[in-house]
Amino acid sequence: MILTGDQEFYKGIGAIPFEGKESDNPFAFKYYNPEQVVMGKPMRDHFKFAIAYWHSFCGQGGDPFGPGTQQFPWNQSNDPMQRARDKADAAFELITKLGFDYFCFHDVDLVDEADSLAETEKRLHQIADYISQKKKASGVKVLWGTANCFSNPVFMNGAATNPDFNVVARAGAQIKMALDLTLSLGGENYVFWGGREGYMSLLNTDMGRELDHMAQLLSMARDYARGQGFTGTFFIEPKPMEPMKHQYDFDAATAIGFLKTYGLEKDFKLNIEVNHATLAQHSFEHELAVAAHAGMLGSIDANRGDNQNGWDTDQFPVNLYEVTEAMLVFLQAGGLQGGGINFDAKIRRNSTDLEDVFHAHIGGADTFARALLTAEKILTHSSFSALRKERYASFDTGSGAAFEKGTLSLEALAEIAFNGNPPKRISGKQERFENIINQFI
Ligand code: XLS
Ligand code: NI
Ligand code: NI
Repeated sequence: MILTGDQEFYKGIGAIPFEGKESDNPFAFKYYNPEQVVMGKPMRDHFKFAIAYWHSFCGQGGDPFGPGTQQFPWNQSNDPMQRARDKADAAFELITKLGFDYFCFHDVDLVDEADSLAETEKRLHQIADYISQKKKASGVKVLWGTANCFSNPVFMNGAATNPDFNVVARAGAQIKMALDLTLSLGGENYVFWGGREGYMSLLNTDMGRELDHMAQLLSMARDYARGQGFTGTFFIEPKPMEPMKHQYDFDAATAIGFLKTYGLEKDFKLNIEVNHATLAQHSFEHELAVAAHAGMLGSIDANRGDNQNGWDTDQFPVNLYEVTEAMLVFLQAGGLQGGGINFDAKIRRNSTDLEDVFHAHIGGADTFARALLTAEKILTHSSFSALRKERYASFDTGSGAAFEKGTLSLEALAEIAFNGNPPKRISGKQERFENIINQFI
């Protein structure tokens, strides 16, 4: 069901149907068929596609060289509350026309911050009431909420890791409000992206103390939210740099180590972002595999980077080969724990028609859907799984199995090498694996 406000913003565009790959209707899905069952689950439930409030309705395309280029019709009123309601109308119109079930937000995406915390909190309550009604009317849900503790200049030295306790308190207040907001909107998860939790220079930074502080605030946030009845999952979103030179949640492995060091691993999982993975010199599928191995593959932010540029360009996914490799990890891990696929992506600065955001999301959803279908076929109709299993067959029986079980001593292990024949040369067969992906795309 399409939900518009008093005015329709995306005029001339209706509900986006699934029409299949033969369709040349630019306003139709070619591969994303929400009800189609893939490995026992409808695509809709595999993905839980979510729209990022900040990119689609707030960001106007400003960059370091010039101001925004978008002229959003929901951004016209002089009254911040009216602007916020218009923005919510646009958001629910886009989400329901795309037929998605979820959105994600930062506190300050929903309504502009006021001069005082008290006034901001009042505004947040008001807009939450308005959005709650729209949620009820449409069935749209919140995948996750978060606090923007990085844009306001007060956070220039960090939020939870700020060397000034007063700023840490300010961050705590904002996180408390964002948790309240997420709870009141029935949010299924809550995200911490450590935007300025890191350093610009180690010379002026006590890293150990800052890490302790970050863990302290995360623990307090967890305890508060659990006390308020929040049963969802907390996610850490790793990113190696930008805006800081170095960010503490550098990559999946670093974040997992941090969570385990501070005893947070039961309540927290990871939100893996494609572009953050590549910024850390990893592939998307690497980060997914690391998270999955730790039982912490929680959610995905589906924005790719640019192969020639080194920053977080937040582009919509289009790379089938890359996403297919990711979907192989995804399916083998049994999907996401609590989260979904959030399009943390923005249209380019010179994409200035209101309809462009439809093309972007249609393309992104189709890329994931086509990759999921390809990965399903690879797992069920190719030699992929058998070939992988075969590589490790020497651990399935005899001494190999004893090694895995931990019943072999180092002396016994050495004896096997001394008494046996030298190891054979066994090909890794990478090219054959690579060809399987191409064959099934
Ligand atoms: C920035 C992050 C951010 C988080 C939410 O690079 O991706 O958008 O997802 O704060
Ligand atoms: Ni993100
Ligand atoms: Ni990002």
